[in-house]
Order: sequence, then structure tokens, then C-alpha cells
Amino acid sequence: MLSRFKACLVGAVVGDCIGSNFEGLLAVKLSDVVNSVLKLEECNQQAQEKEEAGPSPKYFYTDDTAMARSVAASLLDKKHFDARDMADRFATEYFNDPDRGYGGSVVTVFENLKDPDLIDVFRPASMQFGGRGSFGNGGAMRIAPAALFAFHDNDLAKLKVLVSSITRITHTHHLAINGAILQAFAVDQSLRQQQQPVDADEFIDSLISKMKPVEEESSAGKTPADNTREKKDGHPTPYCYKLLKIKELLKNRDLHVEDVVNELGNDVSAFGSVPAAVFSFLKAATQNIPELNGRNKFEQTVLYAIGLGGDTDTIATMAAAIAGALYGMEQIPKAWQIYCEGVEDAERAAEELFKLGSL
Ligand code: F2R
Ligand code: MG
Ligand code: MG
Ligand code: MG
Repeated sequence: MLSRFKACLVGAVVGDCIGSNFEGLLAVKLSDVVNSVLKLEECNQQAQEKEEAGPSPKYFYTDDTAMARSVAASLLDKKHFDARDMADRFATEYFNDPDRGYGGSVVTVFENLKDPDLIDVFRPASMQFGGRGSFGNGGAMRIAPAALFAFHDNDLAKLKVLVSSITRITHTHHLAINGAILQAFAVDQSLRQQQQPVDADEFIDSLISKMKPVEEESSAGKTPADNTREKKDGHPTPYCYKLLKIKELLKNRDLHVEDVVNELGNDVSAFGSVPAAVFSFLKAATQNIPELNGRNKFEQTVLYAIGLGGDTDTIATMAAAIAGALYGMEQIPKAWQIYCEGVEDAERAAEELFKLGSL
């Protein structure tokens, strides 16, 4: 289990670092993605042959990892959710290192969080987008450490509250919150997964059974204006709807990337990216991806997720967190670990989170 904890956070880092090379590209060739990791692997091979010390990182992490590090650090330091502490860490991290590719609007939240007179740390986020809140994937992209922190409690209701609280510091739209909850549930479920290969239908059915009450509760009492995006998608439990779509897509043996993107999305919204991450994990877990022959399931998850294009760093970081939680460190190539920035810190944080559970 320690190896799975580590691979969850290390996986998230390498997914972000490798994926960020393609972020924003609408169409990504899988061969280009494979070439981007071959570069790392060849570099590592050459370094070994020359017996050189490990060179400095080549691929850098972005806001996804920067914010996940703050989540982990705050939970480890306080040993519970402390809204003020976590908000301070988000803002401080941003102002110390603003060029990590943060979302266009979330930076306003950080600016407002720096106000010394601020009493309610959730208020700046609740003011975003005319009071509707952000539906970006910034909550989901950073949430993996929360699933590790809550793992030993084995209490989904508690995990849900924790995830919702962490997300609401920057994102208050229910699609952002529920997307983060889905991502955390997927990581939790993957950590608890006993058998391999994964049964995709079972994995999805289990997620639906957990998400249905969450979505029903959050849509209760909402006005139609609150539910703009659900209205657009015509479903009262939109994440459950997309989970069912994932099942359908996995049964299509002549599936193209465009079909996946059309059905699930690949953009910076939580609704347009968390289901794509879950899909990437299950696609690699249950099927042979011919272009990725010779790669293990973790590698296939990351490379496939990036191949969806769009918000590649974020879809890859989320898919990799789920995959790492199942496969463990053995499946994360050494070269990826050496050349992606932030891996050692992620490994250390995961170890501390693991130890916290056994206290
Ligand atoms: N920002 C990016 N990528 C852009 C390019 C980065 C490039 N590499 C660079 O360095 O310049 N990536 C990162 O942002 C995503 C996470 O974003 P987050 O934290 O959710 O931010 P925000 O600002 O809250 O939301 C993102 C955008 O979504 C739209 N949006 C959100 N809620 C909305 C609402 N209620 N109504 C209308 N639009 C809404 C806005 O356009 C926001 O700016 C990750 O991909 C991360 O990697
Ligand atoms: Mg990013
Ligand atoms: Mg991104
Ligand atoms: Mg505990």
C-alpha cells in the first residue's frame, strides 16, 4: 500500500510534467507523446552508460502539482482540514511562483485571499463569475493527497466533506466540487481495488453508486439558472450520466479519440476533464492500445490521457493519480521519475500521509 500511495502522488506529478508539454493543443498525435517520453528514456540510458550523476529535471510541473503540494503540506502539518492554513498556502505558493500556468480567473481568488482583513476564506471563491463560482478543474486536479489523507478512515462521507471544503477555497460551482469528489472517489476506489485486471463495468457502477447521492443532494433546491450546464447536458446527475457514457465508450471496439472528446470533453472545466481522466484509466486498464504496445498499464494511462489533447496536463495528472494508486511505483519508469520536477517531494509527502494513517 505504501508503494500505491507513493505512485498516486508521483504519478500525478509525472502526468502533469509530461502532459504540460501538450496543454492547449486540440489534436495531439500519440506518436508525439511517445516521443516526448522516449527523449527522457534515452537521456537516462545515456546517463547510465556514461555513469553520470542524475542531471537536472527537463519537464516542469505546473499549477496542478503546485496546488496539490499545498494540499498535502497543509494536511500533514495540521493533521486535519484547516481552511485558513490551506488558503494561505495556495496564495503564498502562487505569489512566490506565479508562472506555473494557473487558470485565468483563479488568480483573482489568490489576490483576494491576501487581504489581511479577510474573515471568511471561502468568500473570494464564492464571488467568482458573478457569484456562480468557477467550474474549472482546479479543485479536482489537486485533490489526490486528500484521498490519501482520508484513506485509513474508510469513510466516504468524511472524504466528501474534506474534498468539498478543499475545493471551495477556490471553486464553489457544484460541477467543480462534484468533479473533485468524483476524482477523489476514483483514487480511493483504485487504492482499494484488489484484483487485476480491473472490471470496468464494476468500477464504474461502484462510482455511480457513490456519486448519485452526492449529485442528487447538490442539485436539490437549485434554481434552473444555477444549473446552466446541467440544463445544457440535459441531465440532473451529469457526472453519473458521463460515467454511464464511459461504459458505452469502452464497449466500442472502433473508438476514435474524437468520439471520446465529443462525449466526455477535454477542456479546463471539471465536467469536461474528470470523466476523461477516469476513462483514460479504464481504457488502459482493460484494453490493449496498439500504439502503446510494450508500455505497462501506468504508462499507457498517462500517454493515452495526453493523447486526448486539450487540457492534457490536468487530464494526465488526474488519470495518473488513479492509475498510480492501483499499480504502485514499480510501474512508473525511472526516467520519468528522474526528469520530472517535484517527484522526490511527492514521494516524501505520500510516505508521510501513509504514516499518518498508521498513527
Ligand atoms: N490555465 C491553464 N492553462 C492555460 C494555459 C497555461 C499555459 N501553459 C501558460 O503558462 O500560460 N491550466 C491550468 O488551469 C486549469 C485549472 O484552472 P482553474 O484553477 O479551475 O482556474 P479558473 O480560472 O477558476 O477556471 C479556468 C477557466 O474556466 C472558465 N470558467 C470557470 N468557471 C466558469 C464560469 N462559472 N463561467 C464561465 N467560465 C468559467 C474560465 O475561462 C476560467 O478562466 C488547469 O488546466 C490547469 O492546468
Ligand atoms: Mg497545469
Ligand atoms: Mg491543465
Ligand atoms: Mg485520521
